Amino acid sequence: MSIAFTTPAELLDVLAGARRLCVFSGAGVSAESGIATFRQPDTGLWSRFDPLMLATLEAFQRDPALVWGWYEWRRAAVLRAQPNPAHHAIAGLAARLPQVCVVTQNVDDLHERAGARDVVHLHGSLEAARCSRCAAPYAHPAGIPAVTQGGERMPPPACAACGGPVRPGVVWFGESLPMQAWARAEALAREADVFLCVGTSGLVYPAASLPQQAARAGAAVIQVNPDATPLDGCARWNLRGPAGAVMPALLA
Ligand code: BV8
Ligand code: ZN
Repeated sequence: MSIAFTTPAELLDVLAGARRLCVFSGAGVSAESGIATFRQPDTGLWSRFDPLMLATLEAFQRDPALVWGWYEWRRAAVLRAQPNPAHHAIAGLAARLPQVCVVTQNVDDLHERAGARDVVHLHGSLEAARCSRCAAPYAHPAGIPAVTQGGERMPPPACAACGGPVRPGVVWFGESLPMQAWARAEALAREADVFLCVGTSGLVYPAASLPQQAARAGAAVIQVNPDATPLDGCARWNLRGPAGAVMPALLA
């Protein structure tokens, strides 16, 4: 069922009665915090930047300074941003329901900064840089990096343990998802009675298989997105609107 944005009473009942809620989030949740999404025409990062030149291991090996500078530019934007009403509403669900977990594809920390306590990062984190050679963790210096635009080169720091180039702590295309995070996400999808997809295009796998896994295991799937996505078919409710408006209404 697709509806214009008014919250149906039956949906509110299902949500209020949820015992295990899994929130599955994508870049659309952070859009209203001013963080660019990836695939939206004109505003999405991939409309201006080529993912093959920036978001693969081969790209990092070819031009480490270009890739490191691009991720530092994105990290600076996240450090300047604040969680929006969607992040706050998602964190607020935990106060009302017995179990709420957030499985996010986002590499920012805005769910955590809004107070969400159980967050699984499927695609890593901008703050979790590590050595590309020996995997030793790297702690970014405090403060906002001085990169003012994407495309600015900045050589990656050298690992304190082995001297290798430090890489961003995100999962690039062609790389496996962190094993523990993926195992937990699949278990949460299978066990959820309500599975809430918010602000994701549902195009990147294996993450995009989670709503289908949840629906197959019997969860009521709810989707919040202003636009149609490939996940529409497995959602019992498609709430077409911006997460910053729709999510607080679900708590009303
Ligand atoms: C892997 C981190 C095994 C880095 C990201 C062909 C067919 C099928 C699959 C493949 C294929 N070719 C390759 C693959 C596999 C590939 C894949 O799925 N590719 C797709 C794109 C074709 N996947 C992988 O490579 C994965 N690994 O498969 O490992 C393997 C191993 C070796 C060899 C082969 C396979 C790893 C994928 C991880 C990629 N990393 N990010 C970084 O951030 O730079 S991907 C990137 O997409 C994002 O970071 C994000 O995590 C992910 C999902 O995007 P979304 O969050 O959904 O964002 P998007 O812009 O797409 O959509 C935004 C949505 O928000 C829109 O729907 C919009 O309408 C909505 N919106 C906007 N405003 C609002 C809103 N919603 C609500 N409110 C608003 N206000
Ligand atoms: Zn090292």
